[in-house]
Amino acid sequence: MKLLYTKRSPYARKPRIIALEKEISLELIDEDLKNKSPRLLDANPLGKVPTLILDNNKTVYDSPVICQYLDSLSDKNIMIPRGGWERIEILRWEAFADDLTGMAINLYMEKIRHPGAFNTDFVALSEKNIRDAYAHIEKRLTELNHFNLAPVAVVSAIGYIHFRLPHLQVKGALFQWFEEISQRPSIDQTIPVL
Ligand SMILES: N[C@@H](CCC(=O)N[C@@H](CS)C(=O)NCC(=O)O)C(=O)O
Repeated sequence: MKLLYTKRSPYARKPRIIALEKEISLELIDEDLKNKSPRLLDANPLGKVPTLILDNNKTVYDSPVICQYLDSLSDKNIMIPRGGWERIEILRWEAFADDLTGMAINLYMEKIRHPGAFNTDFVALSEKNIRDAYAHIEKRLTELNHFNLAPVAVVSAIGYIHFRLPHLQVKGALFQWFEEISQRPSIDQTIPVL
């Protein structure tokens, strides 16, 4: 299987971590998103990463679907409970973390597209929303104690924010939690880099 990705993508980081945890071998193909390859555009008409290409050439996207697909391949280190409310809770954490990621990407893009002249109301509201999301996570850290897709998605979101928006670094109990989970080899090996 080939995973089309970039080393900095927070969405691609989730399936990379899951593959490492489940010991699923993935061929990682680094994409240039400013000059998308025919392979990426053929596999995913929107040209987004992550996109997974199976050995039979079927394709899987986007990141939540790839995570579910990879987890379904074996019962080793189950990352998403197979059913019931537990499953919904984990997928809801992922949705929350992915939306937090989206907010951070939009904020970062606003700042780099309009350096010195960005929309200050938008920036202030986005930063408030991100800090409110941190408070929400910090109050529920016990829900992230068990290693599964929920902490994977939250770590990917926070890791991206630290990478692109370092002034929004987490603090206090959330910082402690983030530091501890970052020691895990699958998290350490997937830290975003340019
Ligand atoms: N909902 C998608 C979002 C994927 C996404 O937006 N990826 C970004 C990189 S982090 C991308 O491919 N951007 C290139 C583009 O939009 O042209 C997922 O979860 O996989």
